[in-house]
Amino acid sequence: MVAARVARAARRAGLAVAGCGGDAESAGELLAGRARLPEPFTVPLPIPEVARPVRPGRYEVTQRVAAVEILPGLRTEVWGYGGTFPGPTFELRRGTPAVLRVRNELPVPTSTHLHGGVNPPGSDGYPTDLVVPAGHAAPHGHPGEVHHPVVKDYRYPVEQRAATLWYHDHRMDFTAPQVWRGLAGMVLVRDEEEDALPLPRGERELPLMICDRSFEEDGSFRYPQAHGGHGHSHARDPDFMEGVEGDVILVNGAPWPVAEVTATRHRLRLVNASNARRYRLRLSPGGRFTQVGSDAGLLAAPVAHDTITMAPGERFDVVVDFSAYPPGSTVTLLNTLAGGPAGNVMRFVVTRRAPDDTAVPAVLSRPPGRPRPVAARTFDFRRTDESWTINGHRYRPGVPLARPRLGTAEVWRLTSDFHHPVHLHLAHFQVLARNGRPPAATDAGWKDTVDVRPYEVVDVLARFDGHRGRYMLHCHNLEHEDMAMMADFDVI
Ligand SMILES: [Cu+2]
Repeated sequence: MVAARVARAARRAGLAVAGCGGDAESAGELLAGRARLPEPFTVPLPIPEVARPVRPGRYEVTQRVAAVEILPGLRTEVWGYGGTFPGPTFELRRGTPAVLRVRNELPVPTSTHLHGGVNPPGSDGYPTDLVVPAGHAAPHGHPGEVHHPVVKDYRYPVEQRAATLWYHDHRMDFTAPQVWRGLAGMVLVRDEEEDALPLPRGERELPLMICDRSFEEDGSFRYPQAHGGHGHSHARDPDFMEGVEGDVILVNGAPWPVAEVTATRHRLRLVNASNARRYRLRLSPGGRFTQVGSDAGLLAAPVAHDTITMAPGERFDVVVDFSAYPPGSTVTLLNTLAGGPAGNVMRFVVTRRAPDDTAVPAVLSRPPGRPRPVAARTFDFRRTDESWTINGHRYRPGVPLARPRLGTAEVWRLTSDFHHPVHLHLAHFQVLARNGRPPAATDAGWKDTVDVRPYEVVDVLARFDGHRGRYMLHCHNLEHEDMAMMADFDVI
């Protein structure tokens, strides 16, 4: 297993660079599965269906239970948007508002968050703004909880730049188990600035939603029962306080898939949709990722990476030039943060040479510049007793920790005791510094999620644009999020 050996070697190198021993890069606890697993790189890469509007600007999707084949020969019950996992991909255009009607036919309430979206607060997917299925009684009694019976219309102005976004469940206390069961999908915002670029498109643009899961022997998802495995329990399993990592890596819902590509440039829209797992992506037998976009849109100029470290919630929009490999060869996407099966992600088989009129121009876009900050605040992400807290507080819905003014920018200092991928709703930000030093190459551009590592001090410059109202910041390790590592901020 050359790939595994490379992965182990790279993992050791990565740990050495980090200057820490043991599992310093591991952000969760491994939950070993019990199912018989396929050989890696045997299942074809699926591409999620692109959602079609029921009429211009209007989409409808039903959250429902479905049985799908994820592991060959076994059936897995998923809770999916449209009954699929991932859900359909929504392709939206800047300047064309969209209404998404979500119908909930699941046995549990839901709240759908468009991650990276600049949307009004009533359509942001606040954790207690719930779509409640028919026949579901008994409110939980969280302060300010809102119940929409069966359907809710989410209104997306789509005034933001072209970007790789994703949508997922955000229900109070149960985000982690409900996303684990399948409630996630991708959104691609497009605009004229992107249209004008000669980037790969069509079949040469691949949305790749990466996440890890574990399976029971019968093919059903395995998840710690005490973490809300049935969607009804608030009890937590202290063994999984750090977060749940699966032992099967899925791309677009398929285990370690394989995709055929021509020996041309391809654009890969990478999303880390895992509950807790971080990845360090590397191409084997070598090769480079040319990053063209970050969480919130196109970069001003491309950035080349040998490896990309992705925390949960982050996106990387990259171009890989497969003409660098001989036709007939294979290119494996590795995760060098893990040994064993989780050290593989997927494989590309380079089929043949083909004409390629694409390019990655030296200038990609004109993103907004850095505004001058008007305030500075600190948010400390830390374990306090048996909870994950921000500034010492468990989440208190309706009690904002900050009240930034619309149209201003602030420097937010994020400090931590562990791996906490910090996500801001509404506000996009730039990373200014890590531990007082320049940010990582992978921190480039406007972002909405940042990988904050143990005992790091990360300074970000956040813009509060678009809408007034109640939003939130939280850890995007979904088990941490459910264990109260969230806070409100009000844009005033
Ligand atoms: Cu966290």
